[in-house]
Amino acid sequence: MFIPADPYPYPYNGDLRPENTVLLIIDMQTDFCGIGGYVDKMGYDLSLTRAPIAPIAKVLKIMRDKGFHVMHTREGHRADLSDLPANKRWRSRQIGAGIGDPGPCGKILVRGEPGWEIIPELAPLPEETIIDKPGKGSFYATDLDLILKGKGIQNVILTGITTDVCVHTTMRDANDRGYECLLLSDCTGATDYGNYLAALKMIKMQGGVFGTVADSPALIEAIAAI
Ligand code: C5J
Repeated sequence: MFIPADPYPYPYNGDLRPENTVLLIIDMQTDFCGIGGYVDKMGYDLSLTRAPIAPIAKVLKIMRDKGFHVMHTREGHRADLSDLPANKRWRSRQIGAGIGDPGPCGKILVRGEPGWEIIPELAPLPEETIIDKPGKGSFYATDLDLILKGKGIQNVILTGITTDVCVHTTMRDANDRGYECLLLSDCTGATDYGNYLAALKMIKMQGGVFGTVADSPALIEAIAAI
């Protein structure tokens, strides 16, 4: 089975099955798309990072119903901030949203705080894997690769925020590791619309240097037959 995508139909080998494919939902946390969270405190337009919520919810329901793997990630740091690089803290304080500092949603990007939670609309089910990561990429300092390999997953369908930061870092790393990647364009958003468009364009260079791009209606139509 193939999903129509740009620049090539997904996956490259046509081997798309619930058993070998994961829907990866990246960082759909209040800190990135909720009022009073990290992105809001930095002054960015929340409508851009909230735009993917409804399309992701639709894809999530269908992929759960069809028996695909579903995994979620959360960016956040330990309460003692021992895994927060000093330059990341400095940079975030410069822009008025110091990671680890108190805010309207608790300590910014700290594990266990209200702002760090995944938004209720996309809440994980108890049996779904959650990857807690201290950085942008979902593989760095996590067991994601071990888990994907253990489950025999070859295809990674990426959604979430932000397109140009955590989603792109994860997609690039997954591609280097040999996973076949698809980004759903309406299921992701960035803090800047130009960066969103550029991030999509980068994926499509060199015949799909990091994978390929489709929208959620294309995916939903293709997997309806499963
Ligand atoms: C950022 C993310 N932007 N989830 N994190 O710091 O993209």
